Amino acid sequence: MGRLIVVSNRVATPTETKGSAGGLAVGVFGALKDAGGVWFGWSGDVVSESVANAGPALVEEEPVTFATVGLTRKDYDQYYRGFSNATLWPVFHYRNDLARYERDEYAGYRRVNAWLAHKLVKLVDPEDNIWVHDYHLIPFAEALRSEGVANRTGFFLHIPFPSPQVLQTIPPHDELVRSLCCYDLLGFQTRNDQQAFHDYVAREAHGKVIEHGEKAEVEAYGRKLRTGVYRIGVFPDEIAEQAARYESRQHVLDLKQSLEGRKLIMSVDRLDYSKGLVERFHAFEQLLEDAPEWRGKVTLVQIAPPTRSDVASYRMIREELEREAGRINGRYSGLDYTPIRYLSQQYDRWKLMSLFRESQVGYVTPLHDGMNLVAKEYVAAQNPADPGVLVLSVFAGAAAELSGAVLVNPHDATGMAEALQQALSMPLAERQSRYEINMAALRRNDLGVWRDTFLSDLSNVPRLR
Ligand code: GDG
Repeated sequence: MGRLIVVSNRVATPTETKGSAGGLAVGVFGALKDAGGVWFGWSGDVVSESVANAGPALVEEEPVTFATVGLTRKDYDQYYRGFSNATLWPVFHYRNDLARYERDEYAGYRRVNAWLAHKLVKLVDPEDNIWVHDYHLIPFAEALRSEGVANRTGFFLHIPFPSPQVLQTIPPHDELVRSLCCYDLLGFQTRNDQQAFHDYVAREAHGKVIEHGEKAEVEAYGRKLRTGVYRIGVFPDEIAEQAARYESRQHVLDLKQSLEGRKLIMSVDRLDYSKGLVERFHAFEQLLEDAPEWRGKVTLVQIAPPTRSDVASYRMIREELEREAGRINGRYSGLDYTPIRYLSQQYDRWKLMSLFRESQVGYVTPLHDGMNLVAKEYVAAQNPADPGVLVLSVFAGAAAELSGAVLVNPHDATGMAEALQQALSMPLAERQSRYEINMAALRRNDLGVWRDTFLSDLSNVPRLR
């Protein structure tokens, strides 16, 4: 049997795969350890052209090789900051208003994909299976094919796939879908995403789609491929165990003391406009407005480490959030009460899990989200004897699985305020039964199931030659 080659924009460091960075890195590394192989991608460094061309740098952790390359400033600007994060990310999250399209950036995106593929070729053996991750690497398989690589190659899209009309706002939409069809297997987070891809293939590319439940065979642009739905998960029992282990640490005791008996609503997100942070703050304000009995009785802790801060739309969302937190706090604070504690910094993963366990409500309300692992982590971290309630946006992929959550529309501030009240006052028996429903869903479909199903489907794809 061949090895596994994982390709992703960023490669976890060997230390991160040992647990500190959390779920995904650990899950993917597990598959690499089982099969042996290579994890290939960008190191995260911006370097000179000669250093970039000298790569990849190899770090061996038997049986896995970490292979990373640096990017030049121009590549970083066009491929990463430009087309990936200022075109694809906003459009795939239905934020065409925040997207821009620059031909040069798109050309850079394709050029970097081709260059990365060229760098990988030397590390690939003929029997290896290749698993490529996410929107940065849509043209990667096409580039590999033109280097003569015929290995089975699968792609998993971590973010939503937009409906054809929205995708068509990106001028080279047809080329992008054509590139996707160079993979042998395409994995989506939800049925909706898979369906949107099929719609494009059938209606715009005049291809053929034959569905068998959540799997499908697709014929388009002269190629045959398969698609499937693979819902990414977490390892719930490991999170539960860690959250319990950390629950009596100093940071939790300090928080508890500072709350002085108030109820706690917890939110954790990368600082990103897709996560609905401003709408969430407004709905919390609405709660304080509509239900004065909660003033002084409930605190929202929002942890939002900044990301992609050199992309203009990310600077804007940060400023808006700071302004809104300040305004709402100005309106409802007392000498000993601050309704919103907004922490724009990164926290240790296990600290987060223990804070989830300490809270009465998990408030996860993205405007669009491929899956949303925070929602799953929140559930897994709860104390079964006294669980908190998950308030979850219907636009998170996780909403299709977590039927024990209180579901909300993040565009409806009044509805969200009502959902918060319902969650804050929910009796223990109902909280427990909702928790059990959600936990059963997490265990049925954990991170291992996601990974193993994708890889088993990939290895069943007929080889090109
Ligand atoms: C993409 C898709 C899809 C957050 N703040 C801190 C921290 N985190 C961790 C969370 C969670 C992860 O980051 C975020 O994962 P999400 O799934 O919520 O969101 P994205 O980053 O947008 O991920 C998403 C995912 O890919 C996987 O396929 O679910 O839809 O957008 O694990 O806990 N971790 C630490 N400190 C923080 O301050 N340590």
